[in-house]
Parts: sequence; structure tokens; C-alpha cells
Amino acid sequence: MADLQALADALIKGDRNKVAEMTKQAIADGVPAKDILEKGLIAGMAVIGRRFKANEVYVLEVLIAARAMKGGMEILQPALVKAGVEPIATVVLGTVKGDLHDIGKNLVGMMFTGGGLKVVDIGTDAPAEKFVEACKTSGAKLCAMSALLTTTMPQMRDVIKAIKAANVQVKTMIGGAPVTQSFADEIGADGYSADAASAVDLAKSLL
Ligand code: B12
Repeated sequence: MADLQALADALIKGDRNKVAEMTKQAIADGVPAKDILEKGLIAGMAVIGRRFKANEVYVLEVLIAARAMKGGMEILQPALVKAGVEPIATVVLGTVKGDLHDIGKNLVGMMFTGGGLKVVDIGTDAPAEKFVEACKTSGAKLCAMSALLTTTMPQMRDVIKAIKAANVQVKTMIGGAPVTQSFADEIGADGYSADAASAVDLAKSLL
């Protein structure tokens, strides 16, 4: 019988091949897809998130674990669809206009996926209209923005204004090295978090 704790451990170690192999085996053993996702892949990613938050692992380890998670997800996806397991919600994620930094954004996206959210990544240098359009077409419940430059932070305010003007019902959250809670309060964002691991908890609390 498949050992989901061992699957989680392989993901924590970032062993992509083992994660793929064990995911396949768990499906073959008839383990419900939802259990493989929640008790194997998401459980492993949650550990990585906690360790990252506590500075026990670095960005590179998170990226390697996320790559292993992606490999497992690709195998599990058809079984999830078949079992009717839906993502918790859709989140639109992008780096605001004028800003090309995407390492942090991608990390947040990986943690979102690891937390069971569907991510619509609109990339970098994304103008307000692109956020609004993506939220509308994807039916997202959350809109997450990243900025790494003090000069592009004001773009976040523009995105929030555009979302309100278009009357799109999404919660907004922001992050990036220069962003603070007080800036989030100032521009009317629904939430802010300082790192990718807390971003998942924040997203879930906003839903
Ligand atoms: C890598 C880097 C680049 C790379 C980007 C490559 C890429 N694909 O991203 C390149 C070389 C392209 C680059 C270019 C520039 N950069 Co640069 N860059 C950096 C650097 C060294 C690291 C950023 C990074 O990836 N950090 C690692 C990630 C994991 O951390 P993070 O992004 O902060 O993300 C975490 C959190 O902030 C949070 N988070 C991030 N996004 C989100 C979103 C949400 C919703 C949430 C909840 C959380 C969240 O979670 C993440 C994980 O925990 C920083 C210095 C630094 N120490 O930050 C400078 C830095 C950001 N860059 C800077 C500058 C000035 C520039 C340039 C203007 C340089 C130039 N003169 O051309 C250009 C601007 C280009 C542009 N238009 O965007 C300055 C910004 C100064 C300022 N206060 O505005 C910095 C701070 C360097 C410095 N000390 O001067 N840069």
C-alpha cells in the first residue's frame, strides 16, 4: 500500500523522480487522488513552507521541492479531474507594470499551487487592465500582486482602483521586498504578507 508520508518526505527532499514514481504507485494502488494530493504533495510542500518561513531552508531548496511537486501534479492531474477534485479557488498572480522581477512571484505561485490553489500567472510588467481582464475571465477569487521596486509599488494602487472601477469581486493581496502592511492599508489592499509561505495562509484566510 502506498505510503503518503514517504511521498511527502521525497517531496521535502526535492527528489523529483521518487515523487513521480510514488505518485504513480499510489494511483495504481487505488489511493484516492484527493489523499495523494493532500496527505502527500500538499503535506510535503507545507513542511517546506514552514521551514522556509523559519529560515531553515533557502530559496533554492523551495524551488527544488516545487519542481518535484510539479512533477507529481502532472501525473496526478488526470486522476484529480476524474475524481472531481477542484482547486480551492483561482488566484491571478502577476508582477506589476514596469517591474521585471519574478523570482519572488514565482515562489509565491509555487506555494499557492502547493496549497491547493489554481494559479493564473500573468507574468511581469503587467498593467492594471491585464490584472482586471485575467480576474474576469478566470473567475478568480483572489488577485495577488508583486513589486520589487519602490517606483512600481504605486502601480498596485492602480490595479486595486481598476478592479473596483470594473466592479470585479476579488480580494487583493500584495507583496514584494519593499511592500509593507502599512502600504497595503494605505492603498486598500485586503492583505499583505512578507513571504511565500505566509502568502498561502493569507490567501486561505481571505477566501
Ligand atoms: C534578482 C534581482 C534583479 C534581476 C531580476 C531577475 C528576475 N527574473 O526576477 C534583474 C537583474 C533583472 C534586476 C533588475 C533590476 N533591479 Co533588481 N534586484 C534583484 C535582487 C538582487 C533580488 C530580488 C529577488 O529575486 N529576491 C529573492 C526573492 C525570493 O525575494 P522577493 O522577490 O522579495 O520575494 C519574496 C517576498 O518579497 C514575497 N513576495 C514577493 N512577491 C510577492 C507577492 C505577493 C502577493 C506576496 C503575498 C508576497 C510576495 O515572497 C517572496 C518569497 O518569500 C534585488 C535585491 C534584493 N535583495 O531584493 C534587486 C533589487 C530589487 N533590484 C533593484 C533595482 C534598482 C533594479 C533595476 C532598476 C536595476 C537597474 N538599474 O537596471 C532593474 C529593474 C528592472 C525592472 N524594470 O524591473 C533594487 C530596488 C531598489 C528599490 N528600492 O526600488 C534592489 C532592491 C537592489 C538594490 N539594493 O538596489 N534585478
